[in-house]
Amino acid sequence: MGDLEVHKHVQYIISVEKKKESFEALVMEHLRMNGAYWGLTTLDLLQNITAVDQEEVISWVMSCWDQDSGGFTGTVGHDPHVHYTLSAVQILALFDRLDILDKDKVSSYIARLQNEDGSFSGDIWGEIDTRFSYCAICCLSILHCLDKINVEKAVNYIVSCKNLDGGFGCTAGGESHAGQIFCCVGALSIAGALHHVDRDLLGWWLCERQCKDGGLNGRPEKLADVCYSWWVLSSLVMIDRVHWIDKTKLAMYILSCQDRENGGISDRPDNAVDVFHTYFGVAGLSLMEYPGLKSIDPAFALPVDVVNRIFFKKP
Ligand code: GRG
Ligand code: ZN
Repeated sequence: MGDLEVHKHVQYIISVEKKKESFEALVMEHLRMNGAYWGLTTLDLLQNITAVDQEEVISWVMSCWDQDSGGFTGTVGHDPHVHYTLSAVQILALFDRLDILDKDKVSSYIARLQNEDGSFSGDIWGEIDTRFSYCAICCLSILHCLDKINVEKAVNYIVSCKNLDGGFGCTAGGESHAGQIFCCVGALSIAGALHHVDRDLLGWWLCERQCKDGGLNGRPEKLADVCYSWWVLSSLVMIDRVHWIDKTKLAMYILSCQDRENGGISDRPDNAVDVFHTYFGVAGLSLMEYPGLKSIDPAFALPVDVVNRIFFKKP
């Protein structure tokens, strides 16, 4: 099967960052802040974050800060959103530069997105989704500002999105999906409210996601996809049921999705690679303690040493 092509993946991520005029870059432009987080976190997990110019990245991130609202945009001049705001804060955390943020303004932006029922909208246009509950809770926790929202109501809203199969959907009554399960379990974990999760029931649903080829899918009857190596596996780690899947087969599946010539990881073997799946493949291997990788925190989606610095740094 062969090993993880660390060097090739580092080169691939750097080359994507440089190819801003490509077609892919053009259609993904509004997602650049998220893409930067995926790429930079992957580089850090691969122990190669110094391959990028830190000052250049930080000044670009700060040029995406919208002073009026206090939130971050996907790229310069676009509209702010809670997901871009989380990615921007995560990037600054990677570089240990949270000090340059106006924490009060950023956290107030997020707090204003909480609705009466405890749910969160993604931006001023109002779409509600448990993804945004995760973004808000994760980001505020990194900023040590969870007291700006009603955490109890936020938790109750997430619990109202729990299904009879033990999983979670995007709103109350929404079908269970591994991506939403990560968001809900991650948010509950950060909020110290994991007792609302039935670990055996959810663990059963999650471990049933492993397909014959070793990969994981996001829902019953769907095809395996490398990104679920993160969404499913991180949830299993958080509820302490990761030993219920076959880790060796999953690692083999992820390694078989590498482009061994040009670097990068794809969603399934022989498909085209992208930064998103490269991140989730490497993050999945990191959760399985693959040698040579930094460990990733399953709830904050940041390297463990970065999370430790956020919460245990001496003043
Ligand atoms: C910091 C890691 C991190 C995340 C931020 C935005 C967000 C919070 C989480 C997104 C969670 C989510 C809903 C992920 C699922 C993405 C995905 C692959 C959706 C595809 O769904 P379908 O139905 O595909 O198109 P399937 O695989 O079901 O066929
Ligand atoms: Zn995918």
